[in-house]
Amino acid sequence: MLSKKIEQAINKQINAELASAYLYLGMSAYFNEVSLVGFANWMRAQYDEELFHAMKMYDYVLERGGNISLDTVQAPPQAWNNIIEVFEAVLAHEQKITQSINRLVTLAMSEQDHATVNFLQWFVDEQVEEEASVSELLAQIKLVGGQGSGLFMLDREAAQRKFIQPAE
Ligand code: OFO
Repeated sequence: MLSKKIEQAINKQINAELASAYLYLGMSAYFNEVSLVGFANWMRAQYDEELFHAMKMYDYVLERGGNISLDTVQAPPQAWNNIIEVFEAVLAHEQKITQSINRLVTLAMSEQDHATVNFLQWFVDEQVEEEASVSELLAQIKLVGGQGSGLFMLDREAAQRKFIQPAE
């Protein structure tokens, strides 16, 4: 059984993961608007990944006999100036999510909820990977100045990305 504190905290994190999905869906729409269809695809895969994160937590709460409480999902920004601004926002967002996952682990430790600490380890590792892949892509986008034929090549690469659900 989950403590009320942990139940509330994971529900809050489910909301943050859904807000992440919504943010990336908005960014995908922006990339479609500016004809960067590869990056639109990349963000759509990111959206799928965030939904997976939210549902992984959702299922965990249920498995531990807790209750789900869904809240309003924050609307994403409507406009972006350029691709560098978008990916800087993604990196800042993922760093914020890493902090909230870390706070969740600290809470689970203080509650001596070892199962939750163990469950969250997957997310701790996932955040290392998320931050690394976004940092690398941002660096490449900056390298080509966020435009021209360099960006066109990166867009073609981004078109290849697919979200593959990890094995449980
Ligand atoms: Fe769920 O990792 Fe991004 O936000």
